[in-house]
Amino acid sequence: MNEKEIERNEWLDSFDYVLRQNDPERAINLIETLQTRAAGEGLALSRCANTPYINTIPRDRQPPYPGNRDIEHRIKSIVRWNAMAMVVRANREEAGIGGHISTYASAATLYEVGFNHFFRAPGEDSDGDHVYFQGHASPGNYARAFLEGRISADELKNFRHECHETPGLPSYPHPWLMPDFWQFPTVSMGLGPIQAIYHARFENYLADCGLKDTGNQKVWAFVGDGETDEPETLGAISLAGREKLDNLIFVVNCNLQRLDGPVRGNSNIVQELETVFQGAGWNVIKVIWGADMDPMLEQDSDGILVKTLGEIVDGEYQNFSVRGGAYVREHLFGRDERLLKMVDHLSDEELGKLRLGGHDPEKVYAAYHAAVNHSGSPTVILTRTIKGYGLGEAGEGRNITHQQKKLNEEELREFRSRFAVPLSDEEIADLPFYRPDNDSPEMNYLKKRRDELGGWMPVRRERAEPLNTPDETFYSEFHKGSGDKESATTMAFGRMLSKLLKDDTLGPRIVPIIPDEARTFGMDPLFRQAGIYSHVGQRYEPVDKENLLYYREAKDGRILEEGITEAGSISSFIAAGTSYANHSLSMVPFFMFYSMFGLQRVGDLIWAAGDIRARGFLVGGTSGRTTLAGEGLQHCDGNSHILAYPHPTLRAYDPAYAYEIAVIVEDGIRRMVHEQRDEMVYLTVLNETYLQPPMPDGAKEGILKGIYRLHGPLDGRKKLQVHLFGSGAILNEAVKAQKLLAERFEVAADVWSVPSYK
Ligand SMILES: Cc1ncc(C[n+]2csc(CCOP(=O)(O)OP(=O)(O)O)c2C)c(N)n1
Ligand SMILES: [Mg+2]
Repeated sequence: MNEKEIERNEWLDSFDYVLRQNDPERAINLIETLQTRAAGEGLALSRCANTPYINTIPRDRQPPYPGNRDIEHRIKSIVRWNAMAMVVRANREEAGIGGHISTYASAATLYEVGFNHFFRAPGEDSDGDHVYFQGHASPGNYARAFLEGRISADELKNFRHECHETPGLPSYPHPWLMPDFWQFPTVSMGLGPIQAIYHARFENYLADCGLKDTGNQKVWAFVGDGETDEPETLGAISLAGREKLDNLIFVVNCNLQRLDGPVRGNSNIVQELETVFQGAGWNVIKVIWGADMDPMLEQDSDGILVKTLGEIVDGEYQNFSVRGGAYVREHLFGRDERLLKMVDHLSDEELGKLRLGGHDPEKVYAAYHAAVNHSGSPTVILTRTIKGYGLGEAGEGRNITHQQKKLNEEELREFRSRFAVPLSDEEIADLPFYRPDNDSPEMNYLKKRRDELGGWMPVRRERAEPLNTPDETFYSEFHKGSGDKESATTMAFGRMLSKLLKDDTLGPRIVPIIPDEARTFGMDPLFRQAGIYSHVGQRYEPVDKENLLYYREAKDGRILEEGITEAGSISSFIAAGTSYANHSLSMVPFFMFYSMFGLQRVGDLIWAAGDIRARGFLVGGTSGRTTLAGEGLQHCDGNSHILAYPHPTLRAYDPAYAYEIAVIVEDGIRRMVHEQRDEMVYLTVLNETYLQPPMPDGAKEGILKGIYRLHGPLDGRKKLQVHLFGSGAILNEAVKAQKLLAERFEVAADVWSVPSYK
């Protein structure tokens, strides 16, 4: 040994000694102390946040597997078969009907371990866990629900044929089409993950505001590795880290492929995501290798295997999944004599079947177990799988895999044999769905596991009690008009919100959500009145403490001041707006934003809000092309209502007067929380000040329907007569035009206010 080696060994011996005292904290502390010292001396330490390309949880720290592996494997194989049969049948009957086989094939173990051991269903006194399933893996959910007896064979047969005589199943999770089943319409990629984050935060909000004990509930989000390209997927992960959302678990299925090809052919998606999540303060658990790799890793005393595994790019890993054992021997282990020796005892066939972590239930269980027991930060599980696992030549790990929907008889036979599905060669030609007898060990096991976890999942239910809402007198101050004082509808709306927050019944259910625009909308008085929600309260004295309207953060603060993120704010809106279904509690979110940055900027999330049956108010501020034009295009909203009109569950209003707003808000709240209709209201408010007129008699019905006569003609005897329509910012101009037409052009005009052309 040379001097350097002796020195290194001495250090390692000391470190091992500390570790052997069974005190990992001390060992960690030593390393951190050394790092601090080195940094103080100006040494350029590596800032890499990566750990080696191996499992985070080594074999000797895996908990024992609590289930019956054998029966679970049989159940999973049957679910795999039925999921595949459903899609292949549908495409046999009608080419081009579509559907997905390969995503569920790669995720089956990830789901089944969850169903058998982790996902808790809603029960009498709990609303259970909330699981955001990957939308296009839905065939797996349907196939499992078929075994559970919740979905019939006829429904499976009519997959993607909602209009057949026996209505079939929708392609993707959809709470309108399957209102007792799907909770989260996840298929627009990226929107599931961001909603899951804000949902997890909303659970803390409910608890901190004293509305509900959510302590025990978890939010799980299953995410594709390709899906992490969407800005929404990763865009809010720092919020989850900052808020220490340990009720949140992401499972990223790293099958290394998206639709067209590899996610990161030239680099490594697991390692990339590890640094990103680590940097955002998440607990990262990598589940890369299955048990087959453990013996090799345990022999790897000089680290050559770990080093080699870390150098291979994903495009090459994809080859290892496809090209068989001889290729793996040559191109992976063949890189070094020492590696070759490690796999001497394995045949090519065995080497070709080295299982990845995401297909190994024990490894997946260990990760989930660690995640649900972790506290202090959210957890992300990055797990390697093979896309199209089990499809063999028909498309396992290939670039065409995502689109694969057809298998020939030979391929079906192989699939059947590989997963030992008890169907004969003759039977499989017709692609039957298979369900074991009700009293079979498989069915008993399946039921027992789910009974212990509270019942079937996914399941959507609506248990919120209807609430009484304030009557007309509550709003009468707005019906009266502003007398000789000019004011803007934004001010009236702010006043209404403030009043609603103080209402005994409804007040605690109002959730104001603002992306850094409260002052612009003159809503800063709400800071003091309602407080800005912060799980940790206010750990500093605000600079403006001596002001009446200081920036007040509080643990029971009611305002979600989200910062500059419309995507985050609408995700909070969705969490609050679906609380009636997910948390048995009606809430009324009011999301206030610049109208230019709403339907246009986060339109797809607003579609998701409709699809998920959210309730609440979207309030577009400073709308209308005539106001604040000097500030540029961000206030030149001439189109948001056009974007709002196609949304089926969004009632859109462009009111001009305070009383119109009062009527719309009163009616909207009643419909949402008393009549329990799953609808939203889009409302624009203006910041131009003018005299707010009193409400004309009998106008209420017209306001809600969208049109009423504001002023009759000034002089009905004129020969030429026109009707002037106006809404929002233009309405007062129509009133002026009426006079002008009468005085200068001999035209008798009446004026109609049209708060909604919809
Ligand atoms: C916003 C959006 N863009 C495109 C698609 C179409 N699409 C469906 S699945 C898919 C590939 C998904 O890849 P990945 O996230 O890796 O999931 P995997 O199927 O591999 O598990 C694409 C592009 C979509 N559903 N949503
Ligand atoms: Mg993928």
